[in-house]
Amino acid sequence: MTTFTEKYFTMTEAEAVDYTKTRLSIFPADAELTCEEIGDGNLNYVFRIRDQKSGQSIIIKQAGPVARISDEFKVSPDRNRIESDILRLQGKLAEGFVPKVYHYDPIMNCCVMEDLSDFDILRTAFLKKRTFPKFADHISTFLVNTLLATSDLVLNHKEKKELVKSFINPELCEITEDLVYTEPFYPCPRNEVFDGTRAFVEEEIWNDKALALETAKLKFDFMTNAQSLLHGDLHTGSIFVTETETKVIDPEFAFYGPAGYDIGNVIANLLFAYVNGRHTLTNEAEREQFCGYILETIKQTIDLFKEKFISAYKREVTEQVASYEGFLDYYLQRIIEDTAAVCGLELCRRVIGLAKVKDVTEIKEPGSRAEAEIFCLKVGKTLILNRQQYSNGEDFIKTIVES
Ligand code: SR1
Ligand code: MG
Repeated sequence: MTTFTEKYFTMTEAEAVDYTKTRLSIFPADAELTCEEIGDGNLNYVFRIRDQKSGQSIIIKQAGPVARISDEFKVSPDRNRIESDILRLQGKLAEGFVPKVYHYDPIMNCCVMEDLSDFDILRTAFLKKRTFPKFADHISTFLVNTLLATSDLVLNHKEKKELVKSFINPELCEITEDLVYTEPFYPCPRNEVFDGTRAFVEEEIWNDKALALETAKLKFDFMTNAQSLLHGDLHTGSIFVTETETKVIDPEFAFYGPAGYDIGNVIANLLFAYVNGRHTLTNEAEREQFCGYILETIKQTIDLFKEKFISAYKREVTEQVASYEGFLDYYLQRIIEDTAAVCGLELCRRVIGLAKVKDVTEIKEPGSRAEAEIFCLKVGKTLILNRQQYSNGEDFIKTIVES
């Protein structure tokens, strides 16, 4: 029998079953365990262990020493500690919005958690044009609860600095600094530009010095503004949904950064669902219904975030100077500006850079795909350059429908 207490190695499916039998006391002794590796993300291995007798199942998520997407990315398996710790913390701050963590193993760099097999990944559900009327309400609560309560507005500043320390995540931050803030904005060899989009990218993105300067400012803000404990990679592939529930998974990119980073990622990924709907639904009524739902969800996510942030601020803030007249407006406006900018960066990087999204790559007709990509780039550029002009959901919608 394999031992799991001395040395780290990446597990096979059979070893994940052995691990469950010998290291966890979750299933009964006579359980008939089977395992399937179901990970489809860029970084980790995800094993679903099921007892065929009872139907009960768990997830073991193991961090490998390099990213699955490419072994160019050497990423410390310690990210699994970060993920387990933040899931536990978010479970307290936003109860019911993240999977339960049962166990963390610092030798095998794996985390054992609740299996959300009744849920669907939001990106996949959007590709099937399913809609989730409660999503904006749920995600805005998650965002307010996790971003406000971890900031200096609420936390004792020494406690907050301890959290900053324990969530220092240099390697995963470097991936974001490179893939989101740097590479898409110059002809980096790692970019993967679709043929039909290349001329637009060369002329309107790589040749625009004003845009480059703004991305540089934003990169420095990302690296230095330890405002809130972020999820750090809050795209629709990191969100599980049912008709009635929403759960946020995969917070391994967590670190202290600008609060608008998480919100901007949510909005950009809603926009990818929108462009997919625009370019793949041929029936006009269905297209208008789905795209209308996405636009309304974008608007509501921003406006509900603001509304809930304002009430929570009034209830929970402990920092004395935060009660000065005008400070709440100043603080919240900065978050919405950052949201606009990050939404713009995410729109550009998923089109130009290495890590793509299916919403765009699965638009099969090349002319439509180029059109969809150019739309993302135009909206993205506008949001980055004019970020100070955005203060509510309607401002975002205006840019989207006018682009
Ligand atoms: C090397 S990892 C590429 C991308 O996948 C993750 O989900 C993050 O979005 C990262 O930028
Ligand atoms: Mg991920």
